[in-house]
Amino acid sequence: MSKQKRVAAIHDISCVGRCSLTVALPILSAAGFDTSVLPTAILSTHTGGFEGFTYRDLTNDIRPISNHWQSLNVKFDALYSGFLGSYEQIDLVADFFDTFRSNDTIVMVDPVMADNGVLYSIYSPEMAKGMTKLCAKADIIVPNLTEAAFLLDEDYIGESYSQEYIETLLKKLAALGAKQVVLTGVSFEKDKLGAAAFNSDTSKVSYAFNDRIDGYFHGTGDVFSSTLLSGLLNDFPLEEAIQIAVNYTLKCIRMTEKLGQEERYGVCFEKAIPYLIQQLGLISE
Ligand code: PXL
Repeated sequence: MSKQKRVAAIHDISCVGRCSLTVALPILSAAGFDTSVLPTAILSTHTGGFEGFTYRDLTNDIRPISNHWQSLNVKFDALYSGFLGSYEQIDLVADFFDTFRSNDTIVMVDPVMADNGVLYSIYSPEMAKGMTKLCAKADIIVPNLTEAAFLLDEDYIGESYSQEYIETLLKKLAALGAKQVVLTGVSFEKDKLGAAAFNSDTSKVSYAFNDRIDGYFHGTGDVFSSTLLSGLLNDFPLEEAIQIAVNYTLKCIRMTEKLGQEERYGVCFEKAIPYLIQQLGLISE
């Protein structure tokens, strides 16, 4: 049996409302990986739907934590960043990547900063400029359509666009530096939703879709990215890993509806974990 892979997950802890680390950690663990966490901030709730959240920025902890791990010679098979606690963390996380990456490490950047055409309330537009630098250091980036527009300093186009627009966008995003780009929230038919991808190694564009469920389901971007990384680390090709991530995200949304869960609490991904590990081929059907 091959050695267990280790992931460094760099996201905030939103104490209530499943997203970021409270999603990434259990998904990556269920997928079989030793998951180390580098928290970027601690919030009483996420920022999208609860009033009056607390916010502890952990910028000053990143370097000491990283230095300690370096002194212990900790090795990682994947470095995965998401929601950052401050603009300064962009350079700190870039340095972290330089310190801990080796030839076969997967570096995934989810440039979490915006959705539905707007930046998250705690960020300023300079965050988007800075995030392009971090994306340049990644092997794979996973923006949604809003984040893609901010990264490229373009207007957000909304919900109606052509396949040609998406493919041009993918290539412009790849020109920022990452070899693989996965664009989320893509839809060409009103009842289908999924992701588009560009793989610079093969110059291939691919798509993965499944049913669209109406509504805004918080934290699904983190579910998607964590699942995508779980697929890649389990040696699925990019295109298959994307389809697994689309399918699992939908399953989580369906579970949330079935259980009547309020959307701002995030999706009920826990109850769909058996489905995930079966999709990843970790248990037989
Ligand atoms: O799921 C993205 C996310 C992560 N972390 C925090 C957030 C959000 C989205 O709103 O507020 C703190």
